[in-house]
Amino acid sequence: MNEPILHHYKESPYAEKARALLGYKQLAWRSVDVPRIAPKPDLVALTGGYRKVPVLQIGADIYCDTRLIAWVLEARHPQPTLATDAGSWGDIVENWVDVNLFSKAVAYTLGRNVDHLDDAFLADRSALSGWPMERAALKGNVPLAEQVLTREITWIENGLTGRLFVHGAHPGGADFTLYSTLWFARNGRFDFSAFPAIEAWFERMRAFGRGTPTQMTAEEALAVAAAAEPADLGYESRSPDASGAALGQVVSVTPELLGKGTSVEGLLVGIDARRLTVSVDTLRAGRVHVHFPRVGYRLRVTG
Ligand SMILES: N[C@@H](CCC(=O)N[C@@H](CS)C(=O)NCC(=O)O)C(=O)O
Repeated sequence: MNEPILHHYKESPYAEKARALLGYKQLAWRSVDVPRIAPKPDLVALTGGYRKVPVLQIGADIYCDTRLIAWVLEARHPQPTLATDAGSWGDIVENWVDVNLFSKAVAYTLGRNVDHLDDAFLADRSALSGWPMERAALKGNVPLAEQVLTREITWIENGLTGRLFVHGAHPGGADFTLYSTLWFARNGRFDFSAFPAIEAWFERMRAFGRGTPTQMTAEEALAVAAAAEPADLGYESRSPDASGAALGQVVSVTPELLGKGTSVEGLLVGIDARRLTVSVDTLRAGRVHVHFPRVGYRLRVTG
């Protein structure tokens, strides 16, 4: 089955980014619900250890990270395009949102909503981030988080004034990552009424919709992977890589942010400056190829 399968949960901002990308591309897709906190036995059975969301599955190919998901969707469905226009600062904005703005939105939204979060959720995110998550401290952070977030949102308001999208005439990766982060802050009750350019852009982004999802169970998704073979890589490897890793070595791949306990170990079967692919023999899904972007992931040779 070639239809994209999205593993996700509804509250996740990065999952919202993937849903919005599927909407922009006007795709039909399968939707598999993932628990919000560990254990996530069905997801890690498919990915070989990556427990974060979203994950996009196409047959026995597993794509981790929304940046990579955007590239894959663009390669399979070039129109409407996400391609970077000459003169766009979109890639830089995308990276800034991922490594900076997102954490500000999380500090604000978690702090404001901490009374609605249970202890198990806070313990899970504390283990993932390596930071203590105490209710009083999270609440106490809100005024400063709000001040910083407001300042940074003012920069975005300036950037979007007189402009359709961050990217230019059509949206690109930066628009989708910014959209999902601001969607999260909005769900956290951040007030955008003083930011009309953002509000108008937000409506343009929302209008793309979410495509056409059909529910699928995790068991069914595992069966799809088990019945499929990983596809040809579709990119040329550059091996050995500048990191020292070479094709055929056993490597582990770990997210640089929120990455504790979420590494994938497997045989390196593809690598270039942009992405890498490991082959993992799993018990329930058979052999899968798990793909990551290079930016934001630590690669270590382990065998
Ligand atoms: N860079 C990743 C970030 C993914 C991410 O941080 N996802 C969050 C949810 S928005 C997550 O997985 N949190 C822990 C969890 O859900 O287990 C991407 O673009 O997909």
